[in-house]
Amino acid sequence: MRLNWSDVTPKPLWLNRRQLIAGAAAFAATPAMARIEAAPSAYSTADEPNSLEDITSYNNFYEFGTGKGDPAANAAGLTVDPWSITIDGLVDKPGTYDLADVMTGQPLEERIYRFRCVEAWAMVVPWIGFELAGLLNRVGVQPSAKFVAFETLVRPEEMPGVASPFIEWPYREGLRLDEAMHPLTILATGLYSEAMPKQNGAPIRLVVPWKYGFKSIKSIVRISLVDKMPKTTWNMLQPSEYGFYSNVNPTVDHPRWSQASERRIGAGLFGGRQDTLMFNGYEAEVASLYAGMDLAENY
Ligand SMILES: Nc1nc2c(c(=O)[nH]1)N[C@H]1C(S)=C(S)[C@@H](COP(=O)(O)O)O[C@H]1N2
Ligand SMILES: [Mo]
Repeated sequence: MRLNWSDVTPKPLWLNRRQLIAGAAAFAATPAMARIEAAPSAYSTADEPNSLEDITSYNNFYEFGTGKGDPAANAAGLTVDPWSITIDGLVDKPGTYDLADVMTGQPLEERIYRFRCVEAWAMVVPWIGFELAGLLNRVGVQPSAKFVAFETLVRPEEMPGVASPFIEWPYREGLRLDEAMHPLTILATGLYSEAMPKQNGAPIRLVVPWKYGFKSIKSIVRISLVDKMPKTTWNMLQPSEYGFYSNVNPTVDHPRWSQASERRIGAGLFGGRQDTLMFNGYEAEVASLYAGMDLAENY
């Protein structure tokens, strides 16, 4: 089944960073392309973003190998066009949708988010994306849905890392429905002025800035609305170390290392270590989601 948005418009463009900074409300590129409304987001942090070089050369994307340089070295051959996403489970309009249809009508914004890996390194990334809630509302979430499950592409001929049985592919992640609907949760399709670099999860990946990096699943091909907490890759591998929630929390250590501080990539040998903030600095926005929950228990 194909998606039939009532207000079909041409394929949205990647935002142009310079035009954003100039404060342009809308712009046109080629005649075949759309005119889109765009603005930098109020949700952005004022922190200085990492360089494009940092963001695209120090990655975790195990489908391309487990080394931090492997995704940059091995992801170039990933075919990202055409791309479709299956949206299924407890939704009114299940289907397999072209990426262009998924994006149509979703307001793209540039959002500069802090990004914190469970391994205690961190970056600040100027993502371009749209709220996941916008897409979920479009397909109609049924009242019985409680969680959202995500899966990454598995394409062995383009992903050398999936030959390793260490992970039970596909890479999968999940959010509680209220986390998925939170305005900070975005589907990102680019960063800086570029379409999403392949090593960062082209053509579309999740970004959940108050959670450890592994929740932000890359190269998504399936989004399922479900009524039970879904299985997630790192929890399946090592449940004592990686919980379902995985909120950034300096007071709850990983069993093998402290989570109280982090090293900012690119900040230099001596300047880079800083205290980690509760919910990665987004406490005011998201703490209410966990009211009454023991976060040491629900790590
Ligand atoms: N499909 C998939 N998504 C993934 C991963 C992965 O190995 N495979 N690694 C995760 C981890 S551990 C982190 S820290 C972030 C890294 O995102 P970045 O490379 O864009 O900084 O991606 C997350 N998403
Ligand atoms: Mo990570």
